[in-house]
Amino acid sequence: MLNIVLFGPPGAGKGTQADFLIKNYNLIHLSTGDILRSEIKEGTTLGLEAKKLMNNGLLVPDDVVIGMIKSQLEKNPTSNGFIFDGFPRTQKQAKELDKLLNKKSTSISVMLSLKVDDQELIKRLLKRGIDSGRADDQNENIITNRINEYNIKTTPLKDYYRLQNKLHEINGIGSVSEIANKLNQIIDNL
Ligand code: B4P
Repeated sequence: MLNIVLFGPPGAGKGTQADFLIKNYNLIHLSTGDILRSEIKEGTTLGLEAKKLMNNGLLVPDDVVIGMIKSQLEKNPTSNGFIFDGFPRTQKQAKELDKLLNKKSTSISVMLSLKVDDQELIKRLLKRGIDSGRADDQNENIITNRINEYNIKTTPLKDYYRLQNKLHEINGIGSVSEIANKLNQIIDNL
């Protein structure tokens, strides 16, 4: 199985690149952000709770997102592999993901980490806020909170995967297809 952690700050291009990777490698795309947004749209209890946190740029509790990933893994027992997009975002999430994959006799193959500076991230997200109306992309203070949450709680995960020789860092500035080519090369050389 090919199991990819697609990593990077908010606006780095994770969702954008995941679209290419799922097609090229026939993988199941698991985006915790997308799942949470669909819960919000459906007005579920989970969605109502998540909405308050997401609209302030804060992470949703670990147990909530771990539960979501667990049920998605159970729903797809025969997949070629998974792209984890926006998950894990904390040490606890990373450790629980390892346990869940271990139960399926598999593991993370690679972490692809997209590197983009804060100024470019803010520019991209504000633009998406205008184009899509996404609530957490509308306001620079919320975007800054998301970047801060990433720097404090999520960045340490690079060391978690570096220690396992699974981390690959990629410059996330450039055309979408240039970046997609770089990701494909890394995966093809695994
Ligand atoms: P996510 O949905 O994961 O959103 P994101 O970090 O903003 O990244 P996304 O993948 O959507 O954007 P992309 O970089 O592709 O998270 C949203 C919130 O959900 C979090 O803040 C948190 O509250 C919650 N959450 C999600 N997962 C969680 C977890 N595991 N634990 C706790 N809480 C969780 O693209 C951004 C923009 O850049 C797009 O408009 C795109 O067109 C543009 N772009 C992409 N590539 C580009 C390029 N090369 N050049 C120019 N523009 C580019």
